[in-house]
Amino acid sequence: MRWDIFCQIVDNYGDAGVCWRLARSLSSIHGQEVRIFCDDLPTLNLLASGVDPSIKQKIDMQPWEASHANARHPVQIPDVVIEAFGCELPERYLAGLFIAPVKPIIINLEYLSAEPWVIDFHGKASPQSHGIPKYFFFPGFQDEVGGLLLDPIPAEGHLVAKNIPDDLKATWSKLRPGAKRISIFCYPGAPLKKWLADLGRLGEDVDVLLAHGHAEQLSLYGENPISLPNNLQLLSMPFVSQDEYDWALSQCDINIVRGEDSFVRAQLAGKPFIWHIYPQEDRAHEVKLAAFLDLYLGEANQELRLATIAAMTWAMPSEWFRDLNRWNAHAKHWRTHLLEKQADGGLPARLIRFVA
Ligand code: TRH
Repeated sequence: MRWDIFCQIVDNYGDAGVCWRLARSLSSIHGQEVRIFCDDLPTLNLLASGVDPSIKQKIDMQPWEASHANARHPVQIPDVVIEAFGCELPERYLAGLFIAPVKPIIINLEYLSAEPWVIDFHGKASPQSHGIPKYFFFPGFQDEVGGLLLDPIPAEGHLVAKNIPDDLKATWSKLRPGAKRISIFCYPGAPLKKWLADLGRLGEDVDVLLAHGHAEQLSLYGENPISLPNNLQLLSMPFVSQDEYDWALSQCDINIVRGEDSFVRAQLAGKPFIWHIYPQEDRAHEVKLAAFLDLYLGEANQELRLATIAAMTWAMPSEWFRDLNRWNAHAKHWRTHLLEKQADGGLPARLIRFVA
């Protein structure tokens, strides 16, 4: 089938991250013909830059305006149109669909949530006055919803350790043997300074890998730089491609992640992680986090439950760090469980089946 994916970058990288991962899976694993229209092509290209050129070449990446039909360039009608995260389709594109003899199906690809209500809403039609069929598609963890984006499935940490991506070689050369590794990619509101100071007091050697821009967030190079004990080493990573970032997650002992794409990748890395969920004004994110933790900790004992909930809600490391080994075993188990639950191919495969 032919797919048009519309990606509007509201903020940050998640919209592009999800659209790119979906596009590559549809194309490289499922042999679909995929076009992406994006309002920020440089960001999309940056995320996609690490991928094998043979995968990238097959995906047609276009600026948003290229979707506009006109007399000389009528819209090439696809079989499926994806509105990622409910972005509105350009009117001049939609106008081209109205006059098409065979109408495509429009999918509103929703945000990922572990909340139980998504089961009732997944796959529901959203009747439109223009008559083109449109459906809500909810990614998720349960069998009854749209699944997760798994591609590419990372090998277990130790298997990929030797292939350090070029963009990370300089940072990796500074890592200390035997030191624990934590990667940090979070939103500005996180209590990072306090958190790192507490971590430092535990006396363990820890290398802290900061995602691009986080050093500035911590004012590392400003007038009042954070002062930390020598057992903590802070290292800044450059902004790397999505594949390289996935790799970095698989190489750390704990990852702090955010948004929804890095959140899923941290789980697939099979390592403990703190999900700094996207903060929403009405505090809806707290409900979402609790729903995820209900699933994630379903089989954990009480001690691990409490430690993980504490960590995920930004309790200081001194409150939960001693449970890291147990958490690590749980994270590996959760990875296996996720892969089993998504053995049908996860989101892209479920999407194709739904459309069919
Ligand atoms: O960047 P995010 O916070 O993105 C989003 C947006 O805020 C969006 O509006 C919101 O609705 C959504 O989250 C839930 O976090 P996320 O989703 O983890 O996306 C980050 C992407 O960037 C992910 O695909 C990994 C990628 N990335 C790289 O490719 N290289 C890097 O160096 C880093 C740090 C990330």
